[in-house]
Amino acid sequence: MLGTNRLILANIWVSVLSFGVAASMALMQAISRANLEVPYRSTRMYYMSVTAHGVLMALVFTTFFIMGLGYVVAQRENAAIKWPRLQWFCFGLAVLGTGLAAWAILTFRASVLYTFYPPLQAHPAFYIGLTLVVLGSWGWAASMIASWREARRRRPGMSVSLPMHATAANAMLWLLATTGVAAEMLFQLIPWSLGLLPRIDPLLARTLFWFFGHPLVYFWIIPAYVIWYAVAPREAGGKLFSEPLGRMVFTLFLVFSTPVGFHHQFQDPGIPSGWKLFHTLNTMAVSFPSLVTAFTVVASLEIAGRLRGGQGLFGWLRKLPWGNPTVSSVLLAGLLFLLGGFGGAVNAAYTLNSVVHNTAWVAAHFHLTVGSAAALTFMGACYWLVPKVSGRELELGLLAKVQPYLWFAGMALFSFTGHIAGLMGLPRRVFATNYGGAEQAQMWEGLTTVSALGGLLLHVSAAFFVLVTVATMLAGKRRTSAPIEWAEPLGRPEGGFRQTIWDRLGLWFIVAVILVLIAYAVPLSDILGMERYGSQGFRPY
Ligand code: HAS
Ligand code: CU
Repeated sequence: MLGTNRLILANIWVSVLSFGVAASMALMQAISRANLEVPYRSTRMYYMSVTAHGVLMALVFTTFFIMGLGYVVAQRENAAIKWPRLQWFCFGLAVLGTGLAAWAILTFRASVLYTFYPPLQAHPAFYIGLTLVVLGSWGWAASMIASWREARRRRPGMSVSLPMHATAANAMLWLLATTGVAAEMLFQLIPWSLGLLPRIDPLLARTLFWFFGHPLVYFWIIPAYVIWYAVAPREAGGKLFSEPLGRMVFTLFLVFSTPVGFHHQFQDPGIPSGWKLFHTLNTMAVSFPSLVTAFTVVASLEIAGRLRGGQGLFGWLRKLPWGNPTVSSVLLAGLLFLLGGFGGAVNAAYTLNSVVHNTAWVAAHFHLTVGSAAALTFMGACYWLVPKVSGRELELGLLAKVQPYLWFAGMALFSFTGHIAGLMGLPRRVFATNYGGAEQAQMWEGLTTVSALGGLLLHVSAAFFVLVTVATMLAGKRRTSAPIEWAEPLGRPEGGFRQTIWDRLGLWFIVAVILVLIAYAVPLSDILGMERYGSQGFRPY
C-alpha cells in the first residue's frame, strides 16, 4: 500500500473510532431528554457525557477526517503529499493530544463541555491535549498550502483543481482561526488550570474562543462542500455545473469566516452593539457562498438526473441514484442543511437571537449543520473513499445503503422538535428537561420524548456506519485500488481553466487578516483596557 494511503487510513481510523465513542456517549443525553430513570443517570454522568460527545464529535471526528481528505486531495493533485514524515509526526502529536483530552474527560476531570467556557475549569491535560491536536493540524495545514503552491508552480497561469483550491483556502482559514484558541489556551486556560494564574477573565476567553469557534464551522463545511461539488455530481453520473462559481465560493469563505465571532456573543456584556452589528453584516456575507452552493450543487445534480433520462420539472429527482450511499448522504445532508441554514439566519439577527440563544434551538441548529451537512457527508464520503484508499471492497453494503436514511429520519425528529422546544424556552444542556415535573416544563415534554426517539435512530445509524467502515478496513475483499477522480466541470476549456482573481488565495488571505483586524482590534483592546476582576475556577461536577 502506498505510504500516503496508510496515513489517510490512519486518520480515518482515529476519526471513525472517535465517532463511535462520541455516538455512544450521546445515549446518556437521549435518556435525559426522555427523562428515564435509570441507574447511572446523574448530573455528573450527564455533563461528562455531553462533553465527551461534543469534543469527540465536533473536534476530533471532524478534524481527523478533514486531514485525511486533505491528503487525498493533495495526493491526487501532485501524485505525492508534501513532507510525509512531518505529517506522520503531526498525526502522532494529534493522537497523543486526543488521548490526553479523552482521558481527562472520561475520568470526570474535564466536564466543561466542548466550548470549555471558563470559569468552568478542567484538568490541565484537557487543555494541553487539545492544544496538541491544534499543533498537529498546523503541520497538516502547512502541507496543504505547500501542495497548492506546488500545483500552481507546475502549471503556471492555470487553476489548480477545485478540491485543491478549497483545501488550501481551508488550511489558510484554519491557520488564521486557530490563533484565537491558541492564545486562549496559552495565555489563559493552561496557566490558570496549572494554578499559575489565580483568576481568569471569562469575557476575554469567550471572545478568543469565538474568534476561533465560528471559522471552525466553515473548517467543517468546506470539506463537505468539496464532496458536494467534486464527488457527488460524478457519483450521480453528472457534471459540475460551474467550477468558476465554486472557486469564488471557497475564496469567499476564507475572507468572511473569521470576522463574525460576535454572533455567538450577542448576549455578552462588554462588547459594544456597533461591533456586534458589524459582525452580523459579515455573517450575512458569509452566508452568501452557501446560497451559491445550494444553486450550483442542485444544478449539478439536475444535470445528473437529466443525463439519466429524467424529464420535466422534477422528474430528474427520481432518476438520481438514491441507493448509492455517497449520493444519498449528500442529498439528505443538503435537505437538512436547507433548514439549518435558515435557522442560522434567525440566530444571526440580534433581536431574534435573544429568543433562541442558549435554548434547545441552538443545539438543533448545529445538529442540522455540523451534525448533518458535515457529518452525514463525511460518512457518505467514507463509503466512496475507504474502498479506494484501502484497496478493499465495501463490506455490509446494505447497512451502508440504509444508514443515511436512518440518520436523516433521526435528525429530523431530533432537530425539528428541538427547534420548537427551544422557541418555547427549553434551555440547552440541561440534565432534566422536565425540571423534576415543573409545570412550565410539561408543555415540551412530548417534544423532548420525540427528540429522544430521534436519538435512538441516530444511534442505530451511527452503529451501522462504524460497522461498515471498520469491516471494510479490516475484512473487505482485496481489489486493486481505484484512482480518485473529481467531477468534470461543464464547459471546461481544453487544458483547463486559467487563473482568475479568485485563485489568488495569498492576496485574499491578506484581505481576511485586514477584515479580522477591523472586526476585532478595537473591541479586544477595549476588553483588555477595562478594569477586570476575573474569576476563580469552578468544578461543579
Ligand atoms: Fe451556525 C450557532 C449562524 C451555518 C454550526 N452554529 C452554531 C453552533 C454551531 C454552528 C456548532 O448567528 C453552536 C455553537 C455553540 O455551541 O454555542 N450558522 C449561522 C449562519 C450560518 C450558519 C448565519 N453553523 C453553520 C454551519 C455550521 C454551524 C455551516 C457547521 C458546519 N450559528 C449561527 C449563529 C449562532 C450559531 C448566530 C449562535 C447562536 C447562539 O445564540 O448561540 C450560515 O452560514 C448558513 C448558510 C446556509 C444556507 C443554506 C444553504 C443550503 C444548502 C443546501 C443545498 C441543498 C442540497 C440538497 C445540495 C443559506 C447549501 C439538494 C437535495 C435535493 C433532493 C435536490
Ligand atoms: Cu457562528
